[in-house]
Amino acid sequence: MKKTITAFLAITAVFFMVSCSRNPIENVQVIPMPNNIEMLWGEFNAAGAEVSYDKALEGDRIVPQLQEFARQLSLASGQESVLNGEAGKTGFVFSIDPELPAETYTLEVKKNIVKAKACDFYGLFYALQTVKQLLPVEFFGKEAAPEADWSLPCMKINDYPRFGYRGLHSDICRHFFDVDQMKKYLDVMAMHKLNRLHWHLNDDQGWRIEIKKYPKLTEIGGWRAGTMIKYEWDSSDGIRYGGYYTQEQILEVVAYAESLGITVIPEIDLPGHMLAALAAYPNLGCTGGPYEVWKRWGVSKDVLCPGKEEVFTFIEDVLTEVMENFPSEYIHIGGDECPKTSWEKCPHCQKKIAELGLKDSDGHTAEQYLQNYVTARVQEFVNRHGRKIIGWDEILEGELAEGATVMSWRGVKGGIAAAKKGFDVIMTPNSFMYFDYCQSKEVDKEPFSIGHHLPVDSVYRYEPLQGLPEEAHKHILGVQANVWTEYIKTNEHLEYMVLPRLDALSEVQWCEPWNKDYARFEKSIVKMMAVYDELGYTYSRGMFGDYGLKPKN
Ligand code: TNX
Repeated sequence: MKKTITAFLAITAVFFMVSCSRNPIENVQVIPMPNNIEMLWGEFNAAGAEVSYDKALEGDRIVPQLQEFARQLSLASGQESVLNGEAGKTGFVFSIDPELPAETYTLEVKKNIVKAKACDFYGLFYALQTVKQLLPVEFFGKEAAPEADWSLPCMKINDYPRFGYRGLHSDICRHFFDVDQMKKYLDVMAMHKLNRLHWHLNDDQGWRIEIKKYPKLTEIGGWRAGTMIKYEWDSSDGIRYGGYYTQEQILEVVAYAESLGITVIPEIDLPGHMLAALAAYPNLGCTGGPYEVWKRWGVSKDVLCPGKEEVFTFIEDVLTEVMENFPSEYIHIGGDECPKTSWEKCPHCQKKIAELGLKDSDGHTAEQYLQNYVTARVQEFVNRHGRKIIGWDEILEGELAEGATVMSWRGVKGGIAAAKKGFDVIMTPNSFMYFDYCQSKEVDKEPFSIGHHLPVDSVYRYEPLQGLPEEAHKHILGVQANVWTEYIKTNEHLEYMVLPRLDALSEVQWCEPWNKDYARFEKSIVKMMAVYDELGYTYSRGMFGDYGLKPKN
């Protein structure tokens, strides 16, 4: 009898301890990991839970998102989740709290209610992404899975991003990706709380945006006669390649991004990387051509001729149509890799240099100052239209007018120098943020790429403020990864290069340094990969020693 009582007491004690212990933090497998989490006791059952929102949110962008959430939850859990346009007393409730700072959200999971609050769409959208990731993987599937664990651990989250600019870049020039693929790209960005897509719209190998005033840009500049094979610089596969977006399609992508809280920043790369435009309008170059849309990679010596006034008319006309299509506060004007050899020989450019009184000085050539002149003129035009410029870090060489934002790509040095000088900076160092580089050292097992080696953990360990004095920290607007597509031809390969490095990137952008933990991240990524399987994304498993792009089954 005594034994039975002891056993009973022991079992009761264990039961009591288990039921009274807080939910373990390991149950929170969310990427990027929320910055403040307090785990509580008990669970909320999501299956069949109502989804409701404040009346004040009527007509807001969040409503279609909640509608989609309720639909998906109903389908996957096998129990109907009703959407209610008036804040409920149970279930998922989304409401406005004007006191919360921009982009911040709170999420309170109790046994019968999950309250999400933010001051506007953005915070609520981020709360929704966190909720989705807290649900089982089956939530992302296409079939009902009533047997899955639909409980959420009770907890309180108070979350906000570390950086305001959380970007990913897309090069659709070297290889073209259609509107559907761009939407899929935006979906996975939104899931990770990124908020800027940097869209590289022209390059030597193709012009990809319809410009009504200059139809030949896409008719001629949108197509190349072939593409070089692997690293054989003078080869060509002889296959005509190209494509472009109509302005209607551009607007469709911009609107889709906006519905996910993402601003699309267009880039018109100038005065270099302009060969496709020169092929269409040879008068824009120093020699007058003829030029051909490039079949090879690298940096073309043929660039826009700033000695000709008509070149500035062209730039302004193009940027006018670009600004009509993109509401973004920032317009990226490129500025990278502009060889000066054609300017050195060009009578128009030399005349301009003389007129402007430009001279070799302070370690810079007169031609470099001529590029500064182009940047300043274009900046003035963009500013006059109420927008701001971003340029690659080469725009820092020589002189740079106030108000420009520098995108640092040649390692971290350019960004540090720019921030110290008081310019705003977006960090995209190739040493940590070039997703065209190989995911692993096992190059033979990886899909053919531009080379180099950038594993997930290197991306993860990047610290954007390192090497900067405290007073310059405020100039680091954020971080972006670049996805150049010389060797990325298919949707599967594109996704493979981005995932799961995007997961690591999102923690660099979102998480406070004290909240980053690679061991925790490595565990969460296993669930994320299962989510990618459900959603039909291709990804690399290189971080687990499993290399290569495998055909989808
Ligand atoms: C440098 S980053 C470039 C691109 C190439 C890339 C390849 C930058 C501003 N320019 O044109 O595609 O390297 O990694």
